Amino acid sequence: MDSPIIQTMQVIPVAGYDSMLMTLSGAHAPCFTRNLVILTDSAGHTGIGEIHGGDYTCDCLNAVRPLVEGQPVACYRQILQTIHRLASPAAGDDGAGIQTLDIAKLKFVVKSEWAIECAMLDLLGQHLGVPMCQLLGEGQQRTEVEMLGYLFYVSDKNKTPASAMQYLDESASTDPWFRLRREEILTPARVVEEAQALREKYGFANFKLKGGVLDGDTEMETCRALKQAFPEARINIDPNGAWSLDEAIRLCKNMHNVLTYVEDPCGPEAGYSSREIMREFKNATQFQVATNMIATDWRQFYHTVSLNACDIILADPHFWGFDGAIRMSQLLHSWGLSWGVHSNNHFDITLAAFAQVGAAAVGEPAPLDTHWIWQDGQNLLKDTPQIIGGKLQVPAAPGLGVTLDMDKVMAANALYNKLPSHDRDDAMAMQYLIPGWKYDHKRPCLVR
Ligand code: GKR
Ligand code: MG
Repeated sequence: MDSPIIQTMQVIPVAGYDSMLMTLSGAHAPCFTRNLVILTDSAGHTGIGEIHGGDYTCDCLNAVRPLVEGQPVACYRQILQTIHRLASPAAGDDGAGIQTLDIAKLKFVVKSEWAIECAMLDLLGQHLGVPMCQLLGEGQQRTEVEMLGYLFYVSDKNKTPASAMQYLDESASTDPWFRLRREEILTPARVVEEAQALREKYGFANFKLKGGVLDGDTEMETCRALKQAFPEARINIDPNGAWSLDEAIRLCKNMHNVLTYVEDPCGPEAGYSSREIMREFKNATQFQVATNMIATDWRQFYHTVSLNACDIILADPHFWGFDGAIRMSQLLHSWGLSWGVHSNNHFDITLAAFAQVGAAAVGEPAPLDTHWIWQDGQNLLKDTPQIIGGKLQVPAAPGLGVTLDMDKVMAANALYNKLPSHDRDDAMAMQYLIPGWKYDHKRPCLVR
């Protein structure tokens, strides 16, 4: 066989800095974590993948190393199949997924092996001399991928004690976006400033506002202010299911001139599943609906489609795999539905992966999510793909098309090793804003 053999698989957990971003689940902590997979093969190539952080995902990756090392790169599908066949149900996973944005369950929706898939496709692409997107679905569809400007409300980090919560201070940066992203942004006018800074730096034409933070009327006022400032932009709001059906209908029904679509407006209620409730929202408002919460695997997707509950499926490759995300784009395209990508905080390896799936997705993808703009400057690659004019440039080099900067990886690993906990906990910083704060999937985080 001509295929190179995978010689080593390294799993390196890493951490980076974040802003005090607000969502339904609370406030982002000063640091986020990720896991990197680094494969080397007998041809002298290095393949890389990035996935969500935390000990659970790290342990899952380390457990399958013997199934990966020593195998031919060309048999990557067989390697993944073996991993799936030998997997046993995770303790604590009740299968509920993230319908109520319970952050503790995100680790079960994310599948660690997709970081291995990414690294193996990187190696295979290098062996064959083609970019990864040529190996996916129907091959490369585009050379740049439309991204959206992912807007968040941000709380004042100075309301947390520096001894416990060391958020990054970028007040001395010469970059206006880098300065602004670490400041408090809690009003419609400040969110418009945020969008302006992002438009200037990355050229985004479209924006998504993370809702589920303030009361729904203020969040709608923010959307109206954004539309006024950017009349051509597609504006979308994502409260992660925080609103009741009645409230979602009341808030959205007169917003057709402002919002292009709504992402996960409501969740389960009164004995009805979120898929049933979202269908009723669509009936009542005629809005297109996107989701990364109610269709996170093929079984959930079946019920979502059967009910015609959503129009845009955000097929995060960390949930669905690379092959799976592209299979999803093919299905959606043939049914007249739309494909997009969801994100959590990530480094630029995931950004490069988004470039490859975005390049291979068929049809006209919805602009892709990325949190990377909140991390830009802490890159782990020597050649981070750029977002220019709102479009992520797809690397032309073989495989993932990028090169790791090992010094930066090891510095990010050192930061990880200093953290008291490796799991995401959005309640911790909230306690300083609202003493005794507890997560409630039906109440925006600052409404208590
Ligand atoms: O990372 O805080 C966050 C996001 O709010 C994330 O938890 C969501 O899953 O971005 C995501 C979304 O679109 O729902
Ligand atoms: Mg979402």
